[in-house]
Amino acid sequence: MVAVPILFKKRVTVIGLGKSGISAAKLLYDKGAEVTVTDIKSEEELREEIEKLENRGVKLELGNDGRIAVRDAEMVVVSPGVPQDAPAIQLAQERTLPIISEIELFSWYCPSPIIAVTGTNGKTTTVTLIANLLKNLGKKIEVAGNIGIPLTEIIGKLDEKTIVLAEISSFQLEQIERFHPYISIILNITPDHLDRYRSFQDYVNAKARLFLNQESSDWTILNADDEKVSKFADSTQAHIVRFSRAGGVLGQGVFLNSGEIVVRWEGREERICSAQDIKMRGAHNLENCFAAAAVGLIYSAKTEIIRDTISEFPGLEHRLEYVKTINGVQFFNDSKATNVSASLEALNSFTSPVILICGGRDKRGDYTVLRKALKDRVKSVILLGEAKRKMRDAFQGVVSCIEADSLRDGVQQAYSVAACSDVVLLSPACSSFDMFRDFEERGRIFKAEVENLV
Ligand code: UMA
Repeated sequence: MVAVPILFKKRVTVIGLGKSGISAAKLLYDKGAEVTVTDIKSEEELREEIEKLENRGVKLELGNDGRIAVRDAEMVVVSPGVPQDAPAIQLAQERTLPIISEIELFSWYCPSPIIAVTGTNGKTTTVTLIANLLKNLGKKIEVAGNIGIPLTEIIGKLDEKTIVLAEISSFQLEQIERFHPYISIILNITPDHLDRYRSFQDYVNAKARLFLNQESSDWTILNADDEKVSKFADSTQAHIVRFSRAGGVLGQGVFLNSGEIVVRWEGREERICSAQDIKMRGAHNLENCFAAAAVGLIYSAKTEIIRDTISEFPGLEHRLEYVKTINGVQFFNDSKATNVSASLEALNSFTSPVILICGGRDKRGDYTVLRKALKDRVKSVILLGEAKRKMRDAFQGVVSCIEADSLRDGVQQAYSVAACSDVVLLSPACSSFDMFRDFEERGRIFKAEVENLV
């Protein structure tokens, strides 16, 4: 095992005082480092975050681009939301300092095996499904990562018997050196975060770092139907387990055979259940179930446990969440659909005519990808937020578009054009930050506005 770098008396600068930065700074301080935290926001704006440092003797360098705090540093820990071209990172690179992400710092002190899940969409659902499965197997688990709890925050709860379930984003993978999952899962890769990456390939390359340190005793679970993901089979050292909706898989794995979910493991094939037994809507959720089932195979779970776990799961809030039916109009909240492919999956999971509410902050998404699904399934589109004009142009000639001033206005307009047995779907294909704090606030407001209709 490679020795953990000594942090005692080391001058470490943490860039970004959000959740990751707070947690990383505390861990670094507790390990004896001389910690400076820098953030572009001012002390005034960061009052709550500063309190969460719990009076640790951390130096603050706030309200500037971070270069001051990097000038004298010996190492830098970067928060996921800070892009590589940020001036502070650029300076750290010029000074050839070690630059690591918060998940890399975590991995230095983590005694537990890690199951790491990444993908453009479905990460949280899959992590939650696996958590349920492992709990049903009687395992001790901790869930953290991009899901909202920094990995460094759970360090104190871990031992060799605990399994860490880590939801991992491409941002977090950019600066890893040793982060080493026992099982890595890549669900899918479609264009996203193109406001951060120079190209789609850069984003794919960031995701591929998940299995950078995996060895032949580890496992990599791949979606065989996703062209980019299935190619990763050539670059991982770990055992591969594949899953597929399209039919059989090469080697061991989970697949769909005439509507039945089947596993192939150690030379045997066994039926788990029918795809129709899965409560969650949408083909993408079937894939999330396959990935969880694959983890079950690695942990020698009995078929019944896999079946009960995946079939009983009702799905998560803000992900194709059924809200209510009013006069025959069904309302669904898919606020978590913050990219084009997620909204496409959502549209494809309905057979009834849809009134789509979409828009928000554009992430350089290609909305023309939605044109076919809009033509086939959507009666009207209600446009919201900064992406309105770009979306209107992309949908021209395919579907009627109505602009809304607010989510309330959008919900009211959608209801007014909907007929009995139509679906009103909030599936924005954009991030929420132009009008809301996050996708959760957007989803909650949507649901409240639906309630207000009656
Ligand atoms: N900041 C700077 N300089 C910059 C950019 C940001 O100082 O150039 C500062 C901001 O002013 C802010 C702080 O950095 O004060 C925020 O850091 P952050 O954006 O990394 O946010 P955290 O609170 O640390 O949350 C991060 C993840 N955020 C992002 O990746 C953007 C959270 O994922 C994650 O839950 C959390 O760590 C714990 O692991 C959120 C997310 O949106 C949910 N993720 C993206 C997604 O899912 O699409 C990847």
